[in-house]
Amino acid sequence: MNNAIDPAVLAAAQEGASHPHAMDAYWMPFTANRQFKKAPRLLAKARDMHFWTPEGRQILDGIAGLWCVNAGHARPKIVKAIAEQAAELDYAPPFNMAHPKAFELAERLVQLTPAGLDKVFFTNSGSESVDTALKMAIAYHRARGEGTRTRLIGRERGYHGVNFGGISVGGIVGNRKTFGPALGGIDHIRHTHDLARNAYSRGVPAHGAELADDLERLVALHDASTIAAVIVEPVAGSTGVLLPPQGYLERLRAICDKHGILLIFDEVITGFGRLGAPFGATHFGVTPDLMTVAKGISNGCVPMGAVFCKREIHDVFMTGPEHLIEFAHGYTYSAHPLACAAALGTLDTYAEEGLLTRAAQMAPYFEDALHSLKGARHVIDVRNIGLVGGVELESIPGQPGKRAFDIFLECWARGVLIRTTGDTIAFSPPLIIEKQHIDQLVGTLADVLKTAA
Ligand code: PXG
Repeated sequence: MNNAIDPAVLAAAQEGASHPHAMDAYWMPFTANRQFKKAPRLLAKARDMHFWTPEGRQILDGIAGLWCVNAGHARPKIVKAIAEQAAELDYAPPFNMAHPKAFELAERLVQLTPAGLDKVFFTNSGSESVDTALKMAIAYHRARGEGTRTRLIGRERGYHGVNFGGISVGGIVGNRKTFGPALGGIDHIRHTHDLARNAYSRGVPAHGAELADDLERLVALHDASTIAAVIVEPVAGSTGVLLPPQGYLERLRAICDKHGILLIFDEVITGFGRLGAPFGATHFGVTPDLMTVAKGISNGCVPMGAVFCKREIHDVFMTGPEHLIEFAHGYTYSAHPLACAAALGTLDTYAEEGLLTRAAQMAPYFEDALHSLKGARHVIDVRNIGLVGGVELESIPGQPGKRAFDIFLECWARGVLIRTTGDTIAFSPPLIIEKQHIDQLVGTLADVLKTAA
């Protein structure tokens, strides 16, 4: 492992850190800006399982960047693919034009998806994938003559990105309350989090499949003829690692089928090996009608997202005069050449190293390590599946999120990057993780918990 930091990078970053004005212009996303700028946490370099700060301090990446760097950082095939592509074809317009790698990537991707999901539409992020899928669902029903089906159903505590479609079907109040009414014609089924019955489950919890029946309540209220689609994360990540109760996804699938409602799985986190199978749909054996991905599709190296859909859905659009655009949707950077190259390098790396199933091999060790935190101070639940872990803490009364955030800062000081959401600590490491890294991740958290306020 090469620990050396380029002196120019180091000097530039240190200069930035020591000049308060140099940090003035950048309005940081989903960040406590004022707090950050008083004590910045900068990353200057990354390789495999680690980041390095500008000072050269090594940080173990416990969350694969932001749940995206599934193959680990700066992997050679991906780096090479991006560099070569930038020199060869930097950009190609995706409307009315294309480049060969877009087709190559699409063919490769649909080899990995569950049978039937064999069409793919490219975007640049999870948020764009979600909005694309929601539009596809509504347009699909209209194209087959059921234009009354426009209502979209999400789930409480769901996270589907930050665009207006995504926050409308999303169920995290902090992401919704400040932005007005957003989309109309939305409703939500109940979330499945149930500490009383399911705390400290290993893998999927036993209780709660009946919560899928909440969709029947909404069908009774709105009528199926008004409902286009239901969107859920197979495993909810951002909201605090919530696993589907045993049998829940199957039941949701059955209710959707009964009423002609499309089922959308938002696999932005669960896609590309996170659970130990290529997709959550593969892992749970439940096939949605539409599936959104991002993050791991390109190993986080170049922004990319995608929506997979069933052939029947796609084919409904392919009618009418052939010179007309069938789906009035797309982005300037859909199927960007650099993103396609990065994704192809990523798929090669996943295949060569067996990474799309590696989480299944590491899961038992990871599970045991996480559950050793049962009984640690403040811990009220431990949840795990594949290489995702959640450790829920009791909140400090009147200060939700503070305890976990302080623990995040202390782990950072000790060289470990974790993620917090509310008072849940999330782990989602690169899929190349080894046992000693798991020991360090969980061991550091265990030590920090001993003295945490
Ligand atoms: N859907 C799901 C299920 C996600 O997890 C998005 C959509 C949006 O993706 P983009 O690429 O637009 O950010 C996400 C993103 C966290 C965290 O800390 C999670 C996400 C993003 C940032 C942080 O849990 N998920």
